Amino acid sequence: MEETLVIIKPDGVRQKAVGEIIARFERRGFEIKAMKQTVLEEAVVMEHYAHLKEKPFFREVVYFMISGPVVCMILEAEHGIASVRQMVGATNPQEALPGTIRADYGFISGSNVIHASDCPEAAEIEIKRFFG
Ligand code: IDP
Repeated sequence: MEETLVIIKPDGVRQKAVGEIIARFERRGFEIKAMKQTVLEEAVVMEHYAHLKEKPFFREVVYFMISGPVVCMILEAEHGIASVRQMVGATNPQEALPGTIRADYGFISGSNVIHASDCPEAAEIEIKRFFG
């Protein structure tokens, strides 16, 4: 069993897609180990996206992530990390495969509905970052 960290971003919450997104994970057999709605602190988002610090869109991403409430979840399933990433789809919703969450609810890279940990090391760090 593998735990992973998922964040439904402010655009996902604003378009009232939270229930539908959670339903997808439940239908796929994921267990919700923890879940909360919160407005993220800027410092936490800057740490979370530190790998993008040099990118021209870094400030935009940070402000987007604190622009409204998000829903953070710890999901668990066998091969949970890869499985969630597959359901989430490519970073750019225009390139995400049909049927993925980003293809169905996203618009552009800066507004792509959902975050999911991309490897076990990231999942461990991110679960601690968002749930202590
Ligand atoms: P990921 O979220 O698919 O793992 P990362 O490369 O880690 O992709 O990027 C983190 C987040 O930064 C993306 O989910 C997206 O919101 C934002 N982002 C990535 N590339 C761009 C871009 O080219 N323009 C605007 N925002 C971007």
